Amino acid sequence: MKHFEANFDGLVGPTHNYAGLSFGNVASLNNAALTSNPKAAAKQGLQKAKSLADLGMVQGVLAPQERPDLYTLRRIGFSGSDAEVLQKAAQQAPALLNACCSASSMWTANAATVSPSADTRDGKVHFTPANLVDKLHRSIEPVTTGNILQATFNNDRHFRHHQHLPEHTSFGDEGAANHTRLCSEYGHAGVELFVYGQQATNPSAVKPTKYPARQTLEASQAVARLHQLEDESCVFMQQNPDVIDQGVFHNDVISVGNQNVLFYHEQAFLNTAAKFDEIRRKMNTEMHFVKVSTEQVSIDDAVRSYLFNTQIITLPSGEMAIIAPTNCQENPAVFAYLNELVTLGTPIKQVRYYDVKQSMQNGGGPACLRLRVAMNEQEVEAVNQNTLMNNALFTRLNTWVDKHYRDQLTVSDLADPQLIIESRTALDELTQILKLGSVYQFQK
Ligand code: SUG
Repeated sequence: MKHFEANFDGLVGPTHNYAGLSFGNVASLNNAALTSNPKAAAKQGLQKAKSLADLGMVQGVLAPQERPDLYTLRRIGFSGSDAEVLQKAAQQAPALLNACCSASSMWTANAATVSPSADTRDGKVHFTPANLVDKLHRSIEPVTTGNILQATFNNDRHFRHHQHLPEHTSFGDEGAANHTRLCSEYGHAGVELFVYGQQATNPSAVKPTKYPARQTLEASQAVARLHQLEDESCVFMQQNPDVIDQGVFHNDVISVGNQNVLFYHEQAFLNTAAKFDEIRRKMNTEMHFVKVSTEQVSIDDAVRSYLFNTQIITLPSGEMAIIAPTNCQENPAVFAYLNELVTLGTPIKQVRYYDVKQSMQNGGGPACLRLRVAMNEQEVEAVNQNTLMNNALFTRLNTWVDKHYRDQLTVSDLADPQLIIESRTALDELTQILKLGSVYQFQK
């Protein structure tokens, strides 16, 4: 049977904006209050997704969330008509309104952690939506994320959906951004590498001092239990707190894996040598640890360019390619490094650059925009086929974006009552295009 690693990219929602909501995410803070272009953002994302489909990859899309989130605004006491709720929130608590308007669900690397059937005891693909408790604007995503995942992977025989972890900082969970699956072939049992930022139940354990460590060891362990993974196929590794304090807010900003390749910065982890030995022992195949030194690329350049927020994909030819943001081309040290990398004799043979600047300005690179789901042929067939990228869906979604999205949005536009009408109209039509059923509260 054939096996694939599919990428499910988050569609950028109609309220994509720059509100500086993510403390610890340097791009988000630096670009706060910039004017965004939701239409361009959505089209950049679609173009990347379509390009991967054209390369022969299995590529899907995940629907965005409904924003502004009027349900949360009502839950915290703003009342009246939709327009009144928005207006009162804008006047009395603008920061809370901004949090309820973010299009952050586009970064589907944070939608969930996924374990393929080859790794799980019951032979199903397991999904646990991330609770994202560290950031208010993201903590309102998991319930709808769960609805969207269930409508996309809607077959009980093959897919198992869990509830998100308890909503407490002890279980801070950021999903696949802190999880990498290593394997020889996608269909063979692999090693799931969980990278955490801190231990919640051990206050004396080392952790960052300036910026938050969003992922806890306790959350990673809970996901491994839920997903029925064997101890022998899990490795729990701590992210270096010093790099979190330099803006590496997720592990996928400092390392990325694919099959038996782990591409990482030398400062990415704690206890690197011992943990790599554990990975080597638990893998039943040769590992390629591709290390980038500080001399080659500084942490600052890695954070600015998102060298490690690239996707490493295995092309149908068997060759590996890196999918990088154009920001990597614009950074001289990183561009020189990537040009050299493809000549080094590692499995990575090509680099392809895509412009995802609208997302990058909020700290979301190519890898943030996708959720990986390794599947066999039968499982791919069991996916909601209307969510899979092809020429027809690409054209349809571009037309849909052209019809409903604005080409300029500022934070002061977020209280515009027309925006909620535009957003709901767009999402209602999208659920018909993707045949998702009623995944949004306004449809229930
Ligand atoms: O959670 N940015 C996102 C970026 C997520 C990137 N994802 C991965 N690395 N996998 C975050 O910090 C910024 C929103 C704003 O400021 O308006 C934001 O949420």
